[in-house]
Amino acid sequence: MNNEELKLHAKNVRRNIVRQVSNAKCGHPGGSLGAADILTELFFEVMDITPENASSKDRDRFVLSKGHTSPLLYAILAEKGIIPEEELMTFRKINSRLQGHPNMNYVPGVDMSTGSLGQGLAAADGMAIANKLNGNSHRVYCLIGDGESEEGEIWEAAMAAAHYKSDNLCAVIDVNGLQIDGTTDEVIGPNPLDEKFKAFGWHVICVDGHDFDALRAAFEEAKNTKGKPTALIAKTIKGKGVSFMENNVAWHGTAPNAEQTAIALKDLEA
Ligand SMILES: Cc1ncc(C[n+]2csc(CCOP(=O)(O)OP(=O)(O)O)c2C)c(N)n1
Repeated sequence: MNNEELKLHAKNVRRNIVRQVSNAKCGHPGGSLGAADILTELFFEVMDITPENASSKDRDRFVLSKGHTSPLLYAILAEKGIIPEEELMTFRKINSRLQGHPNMNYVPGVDMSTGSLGQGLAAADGMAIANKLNGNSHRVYCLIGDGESEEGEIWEAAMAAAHYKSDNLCAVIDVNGLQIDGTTDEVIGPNPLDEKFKAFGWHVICVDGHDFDALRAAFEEAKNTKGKPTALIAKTIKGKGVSFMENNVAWHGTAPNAEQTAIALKDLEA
């Protein structure tokens, strides 16, 4: 797929993130918009997930450890044709499958229920170990927030993945520098994340999380790395694509009103 096609998918995904959060009048737009290019690259070029195999374990797996960014995952699943696009307007409604945090028991393509930060990498570790034990050559991907990396369980899981030489596991750390109510450095500074993952025995690649060529090359390098898991330290802009949301922590978990939604959708069309 060429970069223009990927950009078009990412644009649709971002518009559907804004539409879901706006319609629900709640949700997390900032960290969803920021990681949209990473997930577009993963789901449209790297992983072998399709509408036909979405409910199967016999494919590459993805764990959205930063589960509050469910509007991103749902928009990606709709863009892939795995869930109907119209269903996005049920996001966060009573009886909808598309709850505020993703539920693996209801939504095809959701491989782990997440939302309590810190847990996803441990689950991804387990999937990677199980794949090896079962002779399943599929890979496991996990998206972690840099704020989330302040959770201790992330580091237990990082230690375990290196111990088990899980080279079928690739974690992406979405480094937007912002948390729920301030910068990551103000809350509990997690940096330097590259040095920390290296010290925990991981292969580390630093990458621009909005550059499809760089992301493609990084995922390829991860695939070819043997004997250890790979961490992509991906620099991103929280709120990317919407002028008034970019790098603004106020849009971590706030829904735009009708007027703001119109501006956001116009920004994303440009
Ligand atoms: C265990 C736990 N503690 C606190 C929260 C509340 N919370 C939701 S999102 C968030 C900040 C996450 O920051 P980051 O991982 O950097 O996400 P991003 O900026 O990419 O949205 C917090 C503290 C939670 N969901 N789970």
